[in-house]
Amino acid sequence: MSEIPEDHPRYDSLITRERIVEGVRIGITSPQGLVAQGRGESFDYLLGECTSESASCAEKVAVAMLLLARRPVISVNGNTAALVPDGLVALSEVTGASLEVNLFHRSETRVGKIIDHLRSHGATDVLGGKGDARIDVNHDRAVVDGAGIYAADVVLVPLEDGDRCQALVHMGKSVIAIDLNPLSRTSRTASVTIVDNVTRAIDNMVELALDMDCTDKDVLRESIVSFDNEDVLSSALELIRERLLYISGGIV
Ligand code: PTJ
Repeated sequence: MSEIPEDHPRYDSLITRERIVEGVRIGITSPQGLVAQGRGESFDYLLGECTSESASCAEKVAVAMLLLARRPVISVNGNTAALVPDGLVALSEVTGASLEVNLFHRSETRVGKIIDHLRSHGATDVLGGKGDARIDVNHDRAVVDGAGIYAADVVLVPLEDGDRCQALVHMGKSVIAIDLNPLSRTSRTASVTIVDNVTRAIDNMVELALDMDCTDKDVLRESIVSFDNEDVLSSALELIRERLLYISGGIV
């Protein structure tokens, strides 16, 4: 990785880029993952590069869903494996959710490398290698494990594509998306959308899960029932509008 001075004003953003580039170098991230990261970065810039109040609220509800789920699964792709391997393993441990590798640009080699990568970060059991079931989409993300995403009641899908999000919702699953683009099909289709950088969201969710583990189950259920995903997306768009107005001195 390139040397990034810690006092560089854009240190966090540059380190994130380095991690993605390193992911491509070691064969866990697809080259297309670089483009996806660039799109995410631009939205993060517009959102102020911090967790908003509404994202924080969505993270809380998402954790409640994972804690109450019978068969929760965290779907892992090449970008999240490169950016937040420790966080994914920790979130799986504190919520009891399984980790499953599921790729848009699928190759058996990359699935195997990501499973090994997660194991090297402490994961004991990682699904995704069997690929013995299919969901109703017309590309490689259809391939899932029968005992994992296929049978799950709640699926966390960081950096998802809209098709699969829609297919999972049609199967009756609750889908939690992490996506910095509040306009994406994924964001608009998911049951709960966390408009935050996966690098912040996963860490926040680990902290929340540790705090909420002893919370009364009825209280957790109530937080889910009163959640409105439309509100979260509107808040994110409003935040972008306010920041554009502020930055442009009210000209926009
Ligand atoms: O590893 P694979 O083969 O499964 O491929 C993974 C990618 C991400 C390349 C693939 O799923 C893809 O092409 O995704 P999209 O359609 O580009 O969608 C990615 C979404 O995630 C976009 O809406 C981005 O704004 C958003 N995004 C990118 N980086 C981040 C992010 N959201 C949160 N945190 C990020 N760091």
